[in-house]
Order: sequence, then C-alpha cells, then structure tokens
Amino acid sequence: MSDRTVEEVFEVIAAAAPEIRAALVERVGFESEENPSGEQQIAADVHADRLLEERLLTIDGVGHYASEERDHVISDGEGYSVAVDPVDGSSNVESNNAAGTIVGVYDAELPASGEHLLGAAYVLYGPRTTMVTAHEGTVTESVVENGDRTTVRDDVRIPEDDGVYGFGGRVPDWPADFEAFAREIEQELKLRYSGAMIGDVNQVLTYGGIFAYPALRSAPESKLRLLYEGNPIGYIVESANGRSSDGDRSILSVPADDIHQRVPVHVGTTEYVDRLEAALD
Ligand code: P6P
Repeated sequence: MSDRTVEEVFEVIAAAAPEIRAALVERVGFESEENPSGEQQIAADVHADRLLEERLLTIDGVGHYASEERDHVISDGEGYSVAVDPVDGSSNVESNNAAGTIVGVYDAELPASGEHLLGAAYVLYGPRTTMVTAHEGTVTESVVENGDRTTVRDDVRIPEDDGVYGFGGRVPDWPADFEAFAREIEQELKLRYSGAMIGDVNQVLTYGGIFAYPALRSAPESKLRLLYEGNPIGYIVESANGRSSDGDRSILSVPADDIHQRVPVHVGTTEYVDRLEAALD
C-alpha cells in the first residue's frame, strides 16, 4: 500500500459521482430486498454499491470492501479496507432532496475502530455535486464535474460562531437528558434537518453548530452505522477542528465488533459537542 492509496480511493469516488448521481434520477424504484440494517433499498443503492465494489477493489492498495448494503466484507487480497455507504439518504430521493456517498479508508481488517482511519470523504448530491475529503489532517471541499475535482475550499475549518443544528429521531423518543440539551440549543441556533446526514453535516461544516442522531429510548444504540457513517463523518469533522462524540467520547474511539454496529452520532463545533457530553447523564 502507498500513501497514494487514500488519494486513489478519493479519485475513484469522484469519478463515480456522476454515474451515481444519474442513477438517483433513473433508478428510484424500490428493491424487494432490504439491506443488512433492515432498510428498504432503492435501485440506486444497489447500482452504486456494485459499481463502487468493482472499482475500489481494482486499486492495488485496497484489499477489502465493506458496504452498508452487504452482509459481509468482500476481500480480494492484501491491502487497506474501504467502508462505503453508497447512497446515504436514498430515502430522500423520492422527495427530491439531497443524498450523499460516504467512504472511509481503514488500515485494518473490518470491523475496526475509527482510530484505524487513514482518510475519509463524502460526496454531496445537491444543486452542485461537491466532495469533502479529509486526509493527513487537512479537509478540502471540491466541486465535482465530469468526475474531476476542482478545489473550492482548502483547509476547511468548522466555524466557531453560531451555526445550525439538526437532531434525528422523534422528540418523544429522545431520552430526557438529550431533550433538555435540545431545548437549550433550539434557543440558540437555527434548525436545519433534512433526513440525509451528508446534507445536514455539510450545513454544520459550512456554518458551524451541531448535528446529532442521538441514542433513543427505543434504540439506545441509535440508528447510524459506525463503520460507514459515524467514523468517516467523525474523522472529517475532527480533521476540520470540530469534535465527534457517541455521548461519552470521540466516535473514533468506539470499539468495533460488528460491521453493521450502530452508534449515537453527535458532531460539530467543539463547544456544542462538549456541552452535549456534559448534558448527558
Ligand atoms: P430519519 C438516511 O436514511 C440516514 O441513514 C441518514 O442519512 C440520516 O441522518 C438518517 O438516516 C435519517 O433518519 O429517522 O430522520 O429518517
């Protein structure tokens, strides 16, 4: 494996973005199958997953492919592991709202904690197709056109002032300590919640604030997946001088023992994540 491997993964994801975006338009029908997390798939999920598996495993330094859509890791030799959410927020496609693709590059076989991440990135299919990459402590935002990246923001740092908030789950399902925190935050920040984590996290990375999909009364492990969502997004936000937390500690420190393990996700400006941790009993 070379230092180039992470960049090669980013190049493959950028090159695939136009095809994945096109599939969001053309392949919106629901599949009969559910993914391993019990979520209904749309044809674009399956298409993007197969496309990314094929192309990422052709990279010399990549030996293992894991995806939210697959029930096991696919290996074809030695190398780093990539963990992918091919279409994050595919349920948003029906209502013509943003969706994204998320990738994490791990220097260990999966499942592995976020401390094994060498790089992470997401593509946001919004009015423009943009890509945010984090590698070696630097976060870069690019516009993706015809599969090529043009940098629009280098050395992205999460703003320290004000910002927006977005909290997933239903209010009656929030534990009392999280609800009390939410009541404080809603007095201070503007609500921005779209139902697609990448769109919501990109707002927080742009304006500051906090995104959370917290532990729920009905699901203490919450909803988002550690390998494909929590770790890559935590890595990106921490690389942008923000913080991530599962409620107690950095998401990147959470031990991983299952490839579809879920984790409560709280990411954003350090002040708000610190306050979140202090608010949870
Ligand atoms: P809810 C999309 O399905 C997703 O995995 C994340 O992108 C998003 O943050 C969350 O689930 C939305 O969940 O319960 O608001 O529909």
